[in-house]
Amino acid sequence: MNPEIARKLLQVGEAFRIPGPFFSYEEIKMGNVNHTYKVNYIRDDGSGMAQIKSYLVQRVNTYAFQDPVALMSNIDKVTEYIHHKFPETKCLHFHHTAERSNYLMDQDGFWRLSNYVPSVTFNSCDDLNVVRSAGEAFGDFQMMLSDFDAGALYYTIPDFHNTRKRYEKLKADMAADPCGRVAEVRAELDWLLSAEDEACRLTDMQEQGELPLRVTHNDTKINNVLFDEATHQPLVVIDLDTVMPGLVGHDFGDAIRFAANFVEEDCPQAEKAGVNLNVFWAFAEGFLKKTAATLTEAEVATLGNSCFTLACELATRFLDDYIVGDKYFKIRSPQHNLERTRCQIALAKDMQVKLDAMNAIVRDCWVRYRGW
Ligand code: GN1
Ligand code: MG
Repeated sequence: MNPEIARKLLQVGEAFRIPGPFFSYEEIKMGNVNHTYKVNYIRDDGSGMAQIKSYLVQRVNTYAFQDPVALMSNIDKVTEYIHHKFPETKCLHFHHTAERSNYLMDQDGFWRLSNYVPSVTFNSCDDLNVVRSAGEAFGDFQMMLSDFDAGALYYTIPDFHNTRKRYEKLKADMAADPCGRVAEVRAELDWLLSAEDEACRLTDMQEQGELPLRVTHNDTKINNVLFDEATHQPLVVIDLDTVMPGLVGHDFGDAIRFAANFVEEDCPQAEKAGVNLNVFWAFAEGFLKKTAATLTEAEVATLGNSCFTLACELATRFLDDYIVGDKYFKIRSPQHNLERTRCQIALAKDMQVKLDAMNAIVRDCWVRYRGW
């Protein structure tokens, strides 16, 4: 334990009125943007016996989320809405300070504290039952919010899934080349630029009003679903920082580019990346089982390409971050963002080869589940 971090976490716990004593913390290394800690307290269980009570503390990355107060109000609205409309659904609960605020802003950052749900998560997963359940969980999440007023939500990261704008930023930073890294990544840039129009088709359709805007999760990595440790049933969808108006393809595509890849998204051996069609099918089954009845034919027709879009979009984001000197994503080695880029590019190339199969699977699920 780092004593400075421990001291800070103790202080955060006090601000959120967590009764002590605090005795340890563990950093949870999963997210690429926020810092997350599991903090552990000892409590009397009511019969004089000691029991451990844990919470999650997060330091929100204010470089990524420039208005974290508005972000917390989005989360409040969404979780309150789900809690009232679907009381049986588990939601993360954020604690309040004495001033009734669900965050603490101080000289060390922007903090929030929620309940800790004992659970397991999966990064890559060959268990098709788990993948199908993750599809159902994200499908359910979108359906629960289908009547939620999208206008009530603040855009926590404007143009988050605007692939065109992601490309524009990449091109501008490539021209500026602030760290002198462009020469080294020429091949990656050339391929990504050659794929630009295909990758931006979803954004173009959105701009032309051809697809309905929904309230979407926008960060549907399957490790954002917590599963029961024993039964592997989904418990709760987490990470609501990017719940905003979006397209169904954003959620479907992001989930697939993460879960259906043969390897983890930052595998240094990019040549191993590619779409596992069994995993693709399992996720599509779960997701469409829940959403098919509300999806238009035009939306369904975008789902295969949306996976390619999201893989390219992430590749542009990782590469752009590498070019500007690793400012956004947490890195664990100097080439981490470049390895992530190469892995997403290899995945996107395999998606081009498998696009017809992916579209056929999606359409088959939609026809079976749409109910007409
Ligand atoms: C970030 O921090 P995390 O792991 O929840 C990013 C996602 C990316 C993902 C790639 C707000 O998510 O968009 O897909 O990394 N979140 C934000 O691993 O930028
Ligand atoms: Mg996230």
